[in-house]
Amino acid sequence: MGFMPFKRASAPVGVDSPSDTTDRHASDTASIAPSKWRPNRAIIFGLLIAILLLVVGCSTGKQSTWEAVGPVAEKQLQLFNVLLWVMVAVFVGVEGLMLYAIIRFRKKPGVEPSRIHGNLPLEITWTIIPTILVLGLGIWSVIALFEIDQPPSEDTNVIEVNVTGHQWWFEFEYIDAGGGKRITTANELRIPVDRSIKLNLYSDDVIHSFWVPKLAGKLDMVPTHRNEMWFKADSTKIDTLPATFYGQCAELCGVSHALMRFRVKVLSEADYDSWVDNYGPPQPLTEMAEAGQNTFTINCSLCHTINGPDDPLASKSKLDSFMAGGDVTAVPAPNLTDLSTRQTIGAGLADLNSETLRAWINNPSDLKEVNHMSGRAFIYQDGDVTLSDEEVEGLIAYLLQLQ
Ligand code: HEC
Ligand SMILES: [Cu+2]
Repeated sequence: MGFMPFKRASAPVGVDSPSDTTDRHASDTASIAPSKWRPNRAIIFGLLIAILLLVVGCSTGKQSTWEAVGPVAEKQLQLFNVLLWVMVAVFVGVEGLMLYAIIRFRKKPGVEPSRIHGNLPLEITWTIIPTILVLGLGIWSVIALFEIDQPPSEDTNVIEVNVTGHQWWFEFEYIDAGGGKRITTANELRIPVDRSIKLNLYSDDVIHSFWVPKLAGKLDMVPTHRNEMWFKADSTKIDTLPATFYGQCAELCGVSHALMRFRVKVLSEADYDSWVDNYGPPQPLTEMAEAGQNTFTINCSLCHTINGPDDPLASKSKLDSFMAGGDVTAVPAPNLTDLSTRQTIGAGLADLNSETLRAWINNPSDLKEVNHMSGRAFIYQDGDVTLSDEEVEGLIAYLLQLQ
């Protein structure tokens, strides 16, 4: 009774409503009268067109999963396409048969339906087909999972990078970027084209997720646990080098989660090598930059490294003081050694140039309302920056010489 509140609304509780006793055939005919269906059909048709347009609109873009530029993303796209179309075929087949049965054998006045008990060939068919489908797709998916898990074993020239998620930026540490050189950088991962890149994913605080849609599917970055993935940018799929691929954190990780972006910059082997060679303290500095260097040492070096890869012990102590909280403390911060070679600041939020740097130093919150620089650096204790314009200009000159 309780299942039909609308029918019963006007009838007193416990009294059967008249609809239960009316002639069922009469009410059936009324409900399939064509005039009642037209507006619904128009709405559904309109919605379908709208969804179609929306989906078509998604097909190109900086973070489109429909455009795969490497073996890992390709495999994932292939899995998706095959699964999708097999499921569409199953859906259309099953729903089609069902609709056929519903319409063809619907109740008609005066017709008594025949009673059927079992049909062996039919039952065998609809057991075997799904079994083959599920097993086939299942085994193929598991094989694909192994393929996209590690770089192919015959690949001997793999670059290994530790990637750490921080609130709200990404840290990239090359264990050996080339010639045994260790490199730490942030928010922009530079890779040579056609080389396999193995990524070890970590997090220093909460769970983040690493995702560059055109290169590989997303994978969580979990504190105290290492997740591994790999990708390769395929030169045959890229028109011009250097090419930039856009990524972002794909796991809600706090207030500025949506502002936690990164880029993968694919370079020719020669450009990559020269970036690796040039990575290090800038020499020589202009006079203005020299003044900026002093300002930096006093105000910024508590958190930022500028003269090479981060020292693991120093990073550990920054992380400890981040975890301990408090107002004026060191916290993990992007390594700025190669800052001027990057395209953006603020984890992919703004192009890197003297204006955006000025705005960032004067008040990081203008660009990223919640961030751990304006939250913890002592130069922002009274809201505004306590540096003079001259000091800020020196800093900018210095930062733009960091390579
Ligand atoms: C208390 C630690 C701390 C201090 C001190 C500090 N920063 Fe930062 N800085 C951070 C953190 C954390 C970020 C990352 C913010 C984000 O993107 O969410 C950052 C980001 C930056 C960035 C952007 C880097 C990028 O790749 O996106 C620049 C540039 C920068 N800081 C410059 C400075 C300068 C110049 C000073 C000194 C005037 C300074 N910082 C002082 C913690 C600090
Ligand atoms: Cu995140």
